[in-house]
Amino acid sequence: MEVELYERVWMWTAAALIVVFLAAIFLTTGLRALQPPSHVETVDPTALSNYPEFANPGVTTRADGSVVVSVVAQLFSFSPDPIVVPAGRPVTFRLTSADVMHGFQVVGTNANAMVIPRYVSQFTATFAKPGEYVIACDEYCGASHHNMVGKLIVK
Ligand SMILES: [Cu+2]
Repeated sequence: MEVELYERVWMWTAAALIVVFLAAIFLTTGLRALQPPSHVETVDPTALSNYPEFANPGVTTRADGSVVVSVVAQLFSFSPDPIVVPAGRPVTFRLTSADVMHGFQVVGTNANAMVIPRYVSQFTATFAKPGEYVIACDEYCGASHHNMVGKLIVK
């Protein structure tokens, strides 16, 4: 079977593109270990009191000095509020929702995650500058969504 030169060129170009795209996927997910924020850790949103960290959400300091904040978002507030964390140290946020989907955005920083019922969203951020930051829900969650704000105090 005879294949035209242009057809061969396009076939090899398409094959090369597929290889490039697959390589990009494997490099970004495998080597750099990027994962969705949920890292597929689940909780039962109707029974958060069964999970110690979400039954009493708050700030804890680990032995190595890093800080973990567990947060429960629900219509129309964040708990705890305010959240007080140290400046210049990594702070790991572990977030879940007791009802519908919310957002957790520390305004003016890169700290931002979706808070999805049934899942634990986790990210780590370091706040270099002490001060008070607004935490805003940036996923529309209901009639009083615009009032869903919290406070992060970095000392
Ligand atoms: Cu909201």
